[in-house]
Amino acid sequence: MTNGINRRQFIRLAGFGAAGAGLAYSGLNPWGLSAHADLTHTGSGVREIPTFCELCFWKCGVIAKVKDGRIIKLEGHPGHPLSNGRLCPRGNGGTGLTYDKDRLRQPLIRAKKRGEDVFREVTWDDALDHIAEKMIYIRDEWSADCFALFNHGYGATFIKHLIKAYGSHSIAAPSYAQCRGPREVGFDLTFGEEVLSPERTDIVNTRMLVLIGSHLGENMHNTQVQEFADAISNGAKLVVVDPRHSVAAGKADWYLPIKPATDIALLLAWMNVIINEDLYDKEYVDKYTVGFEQLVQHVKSYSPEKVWTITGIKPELIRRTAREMGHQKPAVLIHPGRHVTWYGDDTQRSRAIAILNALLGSWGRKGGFFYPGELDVPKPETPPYPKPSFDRVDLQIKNYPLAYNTLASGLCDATFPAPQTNCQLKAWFVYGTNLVHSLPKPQQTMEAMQHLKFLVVSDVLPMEIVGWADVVLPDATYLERYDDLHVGRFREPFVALRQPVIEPMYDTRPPWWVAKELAKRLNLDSYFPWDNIEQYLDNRLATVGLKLSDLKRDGVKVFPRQPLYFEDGIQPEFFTNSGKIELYSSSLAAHGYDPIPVYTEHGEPPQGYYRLLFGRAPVHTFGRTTNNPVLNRVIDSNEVWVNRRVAEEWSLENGGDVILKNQDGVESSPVRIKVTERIRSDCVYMVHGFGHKAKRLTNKKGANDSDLITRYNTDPIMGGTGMNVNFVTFVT
Ligand SMILES: Nc1nc2c(c(=O)[nH]1)N[C@H]1C(S)=C(S)[C@@H](COP(=O)(O)OP(=O)(O)OC[C@H]3O[C@@H](n4cnc5c(=O)[nH]c(N)nc54)[C@H](O)[C@@H]3O)O[C@H]1N2
Ligand SMILES: Nc1nc2c(c(=O)[nH]1)N[C@H]1C(S)=C(S)[C@@H](COP(=O)(O)OP(=O)(O)OC[C@H]3O[C@@H](n4cnc5c(=O)[nH]c(N)nc54)[C@H](O)[C@@H]3O)O[C@H]1N2
Ligand code: SF4
Ligand SMILES: [Mo]
Repeated sequence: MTNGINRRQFIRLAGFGAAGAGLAYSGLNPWGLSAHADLTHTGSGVREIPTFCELCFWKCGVIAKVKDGRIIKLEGHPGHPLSNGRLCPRGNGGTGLTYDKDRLRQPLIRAKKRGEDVFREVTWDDALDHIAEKMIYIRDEWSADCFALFNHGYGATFIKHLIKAYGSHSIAAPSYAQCRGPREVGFDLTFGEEVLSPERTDIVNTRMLVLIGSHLGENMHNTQVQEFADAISNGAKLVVVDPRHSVAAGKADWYLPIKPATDIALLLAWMNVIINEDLYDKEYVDKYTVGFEQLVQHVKSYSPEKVWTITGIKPELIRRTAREMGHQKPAVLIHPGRHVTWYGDDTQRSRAIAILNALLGSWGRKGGFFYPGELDVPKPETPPYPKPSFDRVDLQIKNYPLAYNTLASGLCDATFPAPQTNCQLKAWFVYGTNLVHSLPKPQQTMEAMQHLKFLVVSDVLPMEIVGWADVVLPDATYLERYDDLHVGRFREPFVALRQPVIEPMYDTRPPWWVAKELAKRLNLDSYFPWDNIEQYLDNRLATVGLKLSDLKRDGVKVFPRQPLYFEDGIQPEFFTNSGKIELYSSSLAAHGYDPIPVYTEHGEPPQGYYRLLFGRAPVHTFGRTTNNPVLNRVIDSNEVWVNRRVAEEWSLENGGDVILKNQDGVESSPVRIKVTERIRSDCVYMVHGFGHKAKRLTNKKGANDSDLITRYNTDPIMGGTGMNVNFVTFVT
C-alpha cells in the first residue's frame, strides 16, 4: 500500500476489478427506459457511452466502455471541461462501486428496533406506499416542514423537487455547514459573490498560488489538480501553509509549517507587510473597495514579529512571501480552500483570505478569480411550491443571520424535543449522505434518529446510516441511471448528460423514478409533467436548441466562452451593501460581529494530547469509496501520522497499530502508525472515511475520525461546525 499511486498500474487494476466481479445483469427494463440503440459503437463490440462521474462532486465527463452489457473501462471525456480527457483515480475506479458485491439490491423495511440493522425485503410498491403514507401522516399531524431531506450528490435533484412540492423546505447537505459554507459567506460578504463549485480559481494562469491547508494532490478535484500541475510546470510560485508536509508542500517554493488554528494571524501579518511596503494594488483598491483606512489601522498590530510568536512562522519568511505576492500581483491566488470548517472562526478566516486577495487585486483578474460562464436551461413549468408553514426550522433554536443555506447540523439539532420551537422534526429522508460519518458528534446524530417517527434512506451500499432506516431504497448507481442535466458553470458554460451505460442491476431504481412514483401517490403529478425521463431531458434540452439524441452521443455540449475577467469586459459590480468590495464589512458590523477579522486564540492540546487533523486520500472520497474493491487495491485503510519525536516519547513504532483516545474518553479502532518528520509535534493526522462499522460492509479497516469528533466550535456567523478542535492521546 502506498499513498503515491501509479496511474498505469491503477488503470490495469480498474479493468481487473470490473472483469472479476460477478454480474447479475438484468435485461429487463420495466420503467420505460429506451434501449441504447443510438449509442456509439466501436469495433470489437465495445460501445463508448458518455456520462458524468459521481465518485465525488466535481462531475467529470466520463466515457464508459461497455461490452456485452458489462462496463470494462471508464475514461476521461476529452471534450468535457471538468475532465479534459482524464479522470482522477477514483473516477477510473467507478466500476468498483457498480459491481460491489455488498450493494443494496432490494427495497427493505425495518424488522427489529431502529438502529439494529435488521430488515426484510419488500417490493418497490410496498416501500413507496409506506413512505407516501408516512409523508401524508406527518404533514397532516404536524406540517410538511417537519419532514426533512438530507442530501448530497446529483441524484438528489428530483427528490429535492418532490420534497419541496410536498411542502417542506427543511432541506440540507453536509457540504454546507460541514464543508464550504463559511467560505461562501466570507467571500459573499467581501465581494458580493460566492466562490462556487467548481471553484472559480484561475489556477492555470496564476503566477503565485498560496494554499492554506488546501491539500491539492490529495484533494483530487480533477481539473484543479491538472491546473495545479500546469501552473507549477509553467513556473508559478507556490506557498503551502499547513501543519503537515502535504503532497502539495513537496512542490512548494516556501513551506510554512504553521501552528494549527493560527492562520488568521498569518493572513493579517501578510496584509500588514503588503500595506506597509506599498505592495498592494492601489488603483484597484481605490476604485473598487471600501474600508481601506480601517484595514490599515487594524493590521498595524499584526507585525511579522508578533505573529511569529503566534504561528511559529519566522518574520523573514512572512515578509519574503508577502513581497513575492506584491511582486506577482494581480495574478496571485490565495486559494479559498473548500473544506474550511476547522475552528469555528472560519467565516472570518475566509474573510481574511478574501481581503488579502482584494488587496492584491486578484478578484476578477487573470490568474486570480474568474467570472464563470452563465447559461440558462429552463426546467418545465410546474405549480409553485407550497409556502413554508414557518421560518427555517434549523434557525429556530439558534439564529445565524448570515447562514444562507439550511444547516445539516441544524436540522439534526431540531430533531430533539425543544419546547421553545414551533416544530420539532419528525421524519428524515436521507439521500446519499452517511450522516453518522459526516456530521460531528455521531452519538448525537444517533440519538436524534431515535426521536424520529420515520426515517427513509436511499443509498447504494449498506452504510452506517442505512442500518438506522425504517425503509431502505436501493439506488441505481450513477452508471445505471439518468439524472437531471448538469448545467455547468466553469470557464465556459456547458450542459452535460448523465445517462445509464448499463441497465440498473438487481432490483435497484433511479431516483427520478422514485420521486415521480412518490409524487403519484401524493397527488403531486402536476409537479412532474412528463411521462418519462427521456421526454423531460429532451424538452429541457430543446430550450437551448439541443436534442437528447445529440447529448446521448456526445455527453456534453460546451457553449462559447464569455468574458472571464474585468480586463476582457466583465463589468466590475459587487453585490454587497456598499456596492464595493468590503474590506470592512458593514453587514458584519450591523450584526455585531468583527467587521475586519481578528485573530482569536484556540485552546492548546492538554499535556500528552495532540490536535486531531484529518483530510483526504487521493484514491478515496470520504467513506463513500472505502468499500470499493478496485480502489482498495491501492489504499484499503488509513494510518495516523505521528511526529517522530512524539513517537519516540510514546515508544510508537512505524507500521504498528495504536488506539487513539480523545479528550472525552472516546476510543478509536486500532489504526496503523506512520512515524514521520512531515507533521508538527502538536498534532496528528488521518484520512477521513475509513473505520466503517456497518455490519454488511466488507472493508472495516482503519479508524474513523468522526468517532473522535465529540466536540466542535460553532461559527457564530453562519453556524458551520469547526471540527479541528478535538485532541487525542495514545492508548498504550
Ligand atoms: N469527520 C469528518 N466529517 C466530515 C468531513 C471530514 O473530513 N471528517 N468532511 C466533510 C465534508 S468536506 C463533506 S463534503 C461531507 C460529505 O459527507 P457525505 O456526503 O455524507 O459523504 P459520505 O460520508 O461519503 O456519504 C455519502 C453516502 O452516499 C452514498 N452514495 C454514494 N453514491 C450514491 C448514489 O448514487 N445514490 C445514493 N442514494 N447514495 C449514494 C454512499 O454510499 C454514502 O453512504 O462530510 C463532512 N464531514
Ligand atoms: N481524493 C479526494 N479528493 C477530494 C475529496 C475526497 O474525499 N477525496 N473531497 C472533496 C471535498 S468535498 C472537499 S471539501 C475537499 C477538501 O479538501 P481541502 O479543502 O483541500 O482540505 P481540508 O480537508 O480542509 O484540509 C486538509 C488539510 O488541511 C490541513 N490543516 C489542518 N488544520 C490546519 C490549520 O489549522 N491550518 C492550516 N493551514 N492547515 C490545516 C491538514 O493538514 C490537511 O493537509 O476535497 C475534495 N477532494
Ligand atoms: S474528480 Fe475524480 S471522483 Fe471526482 S468527479 Fe472527477 S473523476 Fe470523478
Ligand atoms: Mo466537502
